[in-house]
Amino acid sequence: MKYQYWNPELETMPRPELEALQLERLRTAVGWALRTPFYRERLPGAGIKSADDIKTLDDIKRIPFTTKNDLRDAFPYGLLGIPKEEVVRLHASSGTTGIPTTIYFSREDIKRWTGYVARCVYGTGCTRDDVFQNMITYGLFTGGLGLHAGGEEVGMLVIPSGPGNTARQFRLMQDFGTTVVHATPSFLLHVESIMRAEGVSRDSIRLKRAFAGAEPYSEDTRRRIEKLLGIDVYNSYGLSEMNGPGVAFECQAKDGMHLWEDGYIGEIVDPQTLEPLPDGETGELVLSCLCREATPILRYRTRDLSAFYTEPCACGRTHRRLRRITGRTDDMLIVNGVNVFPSQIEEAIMAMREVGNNYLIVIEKEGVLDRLTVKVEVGPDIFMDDARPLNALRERIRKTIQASITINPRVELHEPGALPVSEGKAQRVRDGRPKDI
Ligand code: DLL
Repeated sequence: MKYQYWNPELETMPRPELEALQLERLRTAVGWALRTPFYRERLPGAGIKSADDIKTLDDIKRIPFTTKNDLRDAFPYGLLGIPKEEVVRLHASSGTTGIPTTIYFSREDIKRWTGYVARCVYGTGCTRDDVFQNMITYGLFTGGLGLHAGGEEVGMLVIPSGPGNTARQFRLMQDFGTTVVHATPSFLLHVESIMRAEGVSRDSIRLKRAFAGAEPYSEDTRRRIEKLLGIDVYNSYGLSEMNGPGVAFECQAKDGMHLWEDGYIGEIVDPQTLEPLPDGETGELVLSCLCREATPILRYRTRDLSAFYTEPCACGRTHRRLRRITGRTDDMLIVNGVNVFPSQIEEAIMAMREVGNNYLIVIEKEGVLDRLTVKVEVGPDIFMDDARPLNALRERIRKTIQASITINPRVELHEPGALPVSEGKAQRVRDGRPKDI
């Protein structure tokens, strides 16, 4: 296969040069950080009073970690490092607690971010001949504007459709010959169901690729979307604290996501001890942003669980690849004392052909015990009024989940389309247990 690079020199830069560039940019980023009230208070205590105190890349370990709570405490301007007149945009996420975290961008920051997104998009094989329908949320969420700008940079025709209104989405695809879409994987699964329900024929659309991210999904879910829609699906990882999408992305080899190491420094640490882990071992991803002056963030604890690949990629890029994110340290559920990651359940069921495109995990209290119920939509060719095969299927799903998580779940089967679908990130877990005080 012939791989295409947006910026060949940077993408295939030999590691020693790449690391020298990282050191130079880390020093610049530390200088930016020292202009913010937050880091001006935090870095000197760690012996970092100026960029000159960073002499080697290893010195990054002297920088204290930054957490989501730090960002909340610094709201609204504690992490702003440039004069307000030079800020041209902000993005924000409200998270589950409702307290916002805000990221500011200068004009140069937007340009740099757009460059990384363009690199991702081009690396999947897109060119100016493509028509790109951006079906993800616009607004304060970074997914919409981030991919929009990167798509334009590559020269694609960008249709800012946003999510929802699936009937209109198909019309746009048909009218303009959309070849690429961007959405959450859960929304892509939903698109396929609607397509079937509305009788939109595959031949009437020219789709060949999708970028899917913003939430965890399994390899089986990727394959399912690829098969159902007859397209290539590329995993896209990012977070608003590191600009948004464009942090790590799959290339045409589709085997792990290249972290753009000239723009971000990635470390994998043990989430308990915070000690660094060697490449290949799974732990919490910690990221430093080297490409944003307005809100510099260093050693951010993402809570995302991943690992670096140890072998080089077939595409020839030298930037290390991250394994598919399997979940977050904070989305681990404890059910009757047993640790369960929602991704384990997804992996177990999405490999089953009879399972449809949506599921929901519900946890409730029953007396002193926790009760785990997995509600699963069945595939379109399963008859809901034929009790015997349904019972057998339910039992098979139950056993498969139990084998994976060791807990015996209750399994409910639902008709296709019966479970709620979100236009943005899917809400896969409903934990109805009273919260401990
Ligand atoms: O979700 C940015 C984004 C937009 C990424 C569009 C990809 C596509 P936040 O709302 O700040 O930003 O959420 C970031 O989402 O820490 C992960 O937990 C999760 N996440 C993002 N991409 C992936 C992925 C955007 N490909 C949080 N796989 C991150 C698994 C993902 N989880």
